[in-house]
Amino acid sequence: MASKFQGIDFYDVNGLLSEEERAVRDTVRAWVDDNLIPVIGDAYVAGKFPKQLVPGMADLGLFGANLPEEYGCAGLNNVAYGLIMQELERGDSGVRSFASVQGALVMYPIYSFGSEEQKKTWLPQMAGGKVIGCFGLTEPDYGSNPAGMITAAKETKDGWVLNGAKMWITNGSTAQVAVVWAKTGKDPYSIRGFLVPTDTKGFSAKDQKGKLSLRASDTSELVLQDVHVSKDALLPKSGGLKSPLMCLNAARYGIAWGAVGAAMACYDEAVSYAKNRVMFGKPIGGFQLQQARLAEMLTEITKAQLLCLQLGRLKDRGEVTPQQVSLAKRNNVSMATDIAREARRLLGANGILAEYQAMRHLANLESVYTYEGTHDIHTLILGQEITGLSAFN
Ligand code: TGC
Ligand code: FAD
Repeated sequence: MASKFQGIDFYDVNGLLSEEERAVRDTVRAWVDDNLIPVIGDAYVAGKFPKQLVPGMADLGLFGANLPEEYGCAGLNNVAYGLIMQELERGDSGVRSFASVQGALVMYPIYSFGSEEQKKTWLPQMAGGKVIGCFGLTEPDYGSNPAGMITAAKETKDGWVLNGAKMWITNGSTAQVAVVWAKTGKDPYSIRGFLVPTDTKGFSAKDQKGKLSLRASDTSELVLQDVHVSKDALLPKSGGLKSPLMCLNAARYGIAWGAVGAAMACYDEAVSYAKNRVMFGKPIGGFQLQQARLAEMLTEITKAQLLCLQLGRLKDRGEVTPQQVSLAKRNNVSMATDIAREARRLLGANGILAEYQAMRHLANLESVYTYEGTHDIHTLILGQEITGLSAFN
């Protein structure tokens, strides 16, 4: 069924897409309209991830969609993958987060750092949504600075013993497998990735309560107390902080696209409201102040769309740099947050209701602004790229 959403495409970005990319976007767009948008308001208010959506997402091949078909994945290019993230986040950042973590933060490291056996064991099941994963990098005292992590992995005769705690872990309580980053020595070069089945003795996950943002997503604290895993839990090709940071590049790329989707949803809602809400005898869209809001939104969305497309083309050519990804994540999430705020304001009192989308997107985007490298951290990454000088510490 065709989507009710007409899309926002002021510069004919559509014309720059291949037929396959357009088909992927349109399929996910219609699925989001029919399946996600009708349930998300209630799920958000209830503070529950709408897990009934997982089989449908798997059937469409949305998990790890840019990984190869030989492992049960869709084998799409990175632009098509980005368009999937855009459409999912047009629905809700929490649902895009679910797909990002599954694909970019769990399937990607298994694909990049795993043995052939690990890839064959885990990837098809994860692509099919039969196994859910989570990614444990952040710790209570080490958020922006993961190099300082204290979670430790000690080698034993037959495997490894892990001890430590991870904080703010998306899908933490629902996952069957956790990618846990731990130090095998003292310095950041000793960081390795481990595939830890979440039913292993000593592993526990507790949901973070009281979230006012990303409510339709599970976020948990992981505790690892003398967790014994076998030798084949180690991702053999992982080594150093560089490995988890490579995963972050993959996820940040998807977030840059996803934020455009959230902004498009807010703009679409604001335009429709502006045309229909009558005050002082005419639609509020006829007042210059509201037109200025809408003009600003359209301009920023158009710029972000072009940014994403070129970023995707660079990634497909294997030429993208982490700093280019940082620029897009930083710009697009900030842009989307501003648009969600302005859309909410344009909607007046209705703008605070879950029945409309703007407030939910705004609240969600505050998390997106913070995770995967805060806005500030991406500023410093760009500052370092420009000057050659690190301002992190
Ligand atoms: P630094 O010394 O700069 O780098 C260590 C090594 O890594 C290399 N590197 C990268 N490699 C690939 N991609 C990147 N983006 C990279 N950045 C650095 C670097 O070349 C070096 O390599 P080598 O060979 O010399 O070892 O590391 P640092 O400790 O100074 O840290 C740099 C900093 C602050 C930028 C980094 O720590 C950082 O990005 N911090 C932010 C942490 C973060 O983003 N956490 C996200 C956690 S996961 C999450 O939020 C999931 S939300 C999911 C959802 O629901 O969608
Ligand atoms: P801090 O690092 O304590 O930062 C606090 C403030 O200080 C920020 O404003 C920051 O920008 C600023 N700051 C920090 N360092 C500097 C500096 N050098 N210069 C100037 N300012 C600085 N992590 C995972 O590993 N896996 C997940 O699945 C995951 N999911 C998440 C889901 C949600 C909903 C949220 C909110 C977070 C999630 N995270 C996850 C954690 C996320 O990556 C961290 O919250 C983020 O990296 C920031 O760390 P922090 O919260 O400890 O903030």
